[in-house]
Amino acid sequence: MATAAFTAVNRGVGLMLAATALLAGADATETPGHPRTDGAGIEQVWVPAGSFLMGTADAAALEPPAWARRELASEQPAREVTISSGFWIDRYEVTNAAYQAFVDDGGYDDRSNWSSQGWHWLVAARAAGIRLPDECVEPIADQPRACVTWHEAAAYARWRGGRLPTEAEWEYAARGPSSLSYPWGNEFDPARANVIDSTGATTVGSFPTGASWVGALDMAGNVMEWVLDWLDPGYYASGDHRDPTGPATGQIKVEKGGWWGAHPYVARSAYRHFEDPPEYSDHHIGFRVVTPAGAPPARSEP
Ligand SMILES: [Ca+2]
Repeated sequence: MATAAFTAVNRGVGLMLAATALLAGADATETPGHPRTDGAGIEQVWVPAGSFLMGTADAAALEPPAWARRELASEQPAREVTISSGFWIDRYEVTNAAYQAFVDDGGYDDRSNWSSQGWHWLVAARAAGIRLPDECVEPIADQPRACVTWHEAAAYARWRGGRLPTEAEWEYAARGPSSLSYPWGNEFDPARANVIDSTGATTVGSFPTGASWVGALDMAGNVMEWVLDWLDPGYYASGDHRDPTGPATGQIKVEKGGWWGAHPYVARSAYRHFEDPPEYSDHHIGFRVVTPAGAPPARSEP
């Protein structure tokens, strides 16, 4: 009896400890910016569920450069958007070293990492004599991977066990619940981002004072970033307010955050750059990955 009672008490304590550990883990994970390293060795930060004002409310106060003016209407109307589940986002843009690990692991040539449309693009491009993966600039290890199409970015994200962020997830990770204009505040500051007076990308994380509320870096500038969504310039007037994923189909993919050598206007987190189809790549467009909480999608999912 004594032994059984002891065992029962012990089990009870053990369950309590387990429950406490679970709670402590949950608490830590719910903290904005709580870090982890994923299975590929990439640092990510936690973005808790929440709401923010997506888009631009006071467009009249902005002074877009002529070449970006046509895109402003697509940021309107500003609307309250809810992200109903927390998620992990890469602290940094995907680097050349990280991308090379994907290639070296065979992930690039593994059909299961690609969408049907992406694999079709890859096969056709190689048949046309295009050498892929391409390196249109010197691939310095700790600089962001550029020269990457949306299809390639999506395949890399699948290999990582994640996906590209939706535009809403990306913008929320950059602006936070207070919907800042820039990751660090509402005024542009050239010391916090690689945006102006620049001739190229820098080592990721070179502007620590430009961190967003969750500690994500270079969300303004350095390379611009592919997001999951197709473009519909009128989407904000009609799209979902809860976990929006963009229109179901399209021709152009949205890019966020501006780039080195650009303009403070395009480094605003609400800015939507759109002109490029998913087969396009150049030297100032890169990406980062999100991993939903819970079970990540298996690499074999369609
Ligand atoms: Ca960036």
